[in-house]
Amino acid sequence: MSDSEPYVHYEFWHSHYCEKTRWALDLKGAPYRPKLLVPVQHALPMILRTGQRQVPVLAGRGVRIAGSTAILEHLEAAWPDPPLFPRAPALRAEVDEAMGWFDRKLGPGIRRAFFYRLMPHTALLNDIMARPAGPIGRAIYTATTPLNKLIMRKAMGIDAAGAERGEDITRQALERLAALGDGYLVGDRFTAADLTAAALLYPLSGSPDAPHLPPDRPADLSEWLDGWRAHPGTAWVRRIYAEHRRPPA
Ligand SMILES: N[C@@H](CCC(=O)N[C@@H](CS)C(=O)NCC(=O)O)C(=O)O
Repeated sequence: MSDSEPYVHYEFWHSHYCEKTRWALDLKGAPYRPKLLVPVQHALPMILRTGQRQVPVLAGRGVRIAGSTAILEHLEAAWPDPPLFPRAPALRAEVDEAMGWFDRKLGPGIRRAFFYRLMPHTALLNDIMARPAGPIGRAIYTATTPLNKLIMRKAMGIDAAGAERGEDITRQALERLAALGDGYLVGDRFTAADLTAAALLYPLSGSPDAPHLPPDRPADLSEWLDGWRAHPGTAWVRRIYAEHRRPPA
């Protein structure tokens, strides 16, 4: 392995878990090549390559790691600066606890809430999901829309009740962050917990430093997003982005 050998980062461009690992890669200055995949069409190649279906996956430089937190832990060991995890065991335990809550509760919750609002708008949904595909992949994705939607609904638990629970969890997360004011989740510096919270909330934040959802949006979706953007918790997310999100090298 040469020092300049880039990792390959298997990702969906729009995925909030992939934004989390891209952010850590960019912050650490680790060399990587994004490999953009199209949801649903990604499943078989991913299973063949990694034995599981989900992204993000980080491969190369002697590793193949699935799961955003495992990827952050690997990057911390391989690229210690700037640190994302505190050395002091008590603070580290607090970071692990906070990350675990955002990963396991907020991540799936906000996704259910967002996709429930997005899925009725088929053209926009297809535009977001099939963005990395060439003309043939795009045509296949469009032709298989009903099947894609069915798979998404099943895989993510997207229905009215799931969306409502997702909104409740999202509100809880934003209230926790709003209460921090200018502070951080753990101690008095930026850690993996803040990175995780901000990345998982990026779709609601409207941060100019986060991935851009298409600007042409149906009125009901815009109104829904604007409602979240007025919440002081999303102001915390925008500040964390502005102060800590380094662009790719
Ligand atoms: N716990 C995982 C969650 C990853 C995850 O949910 N990935 C989604 C995209 S946001 C995915 O790959 N979905 C496609 C599938 O399940 O086939 C992590 O932290 O990386």
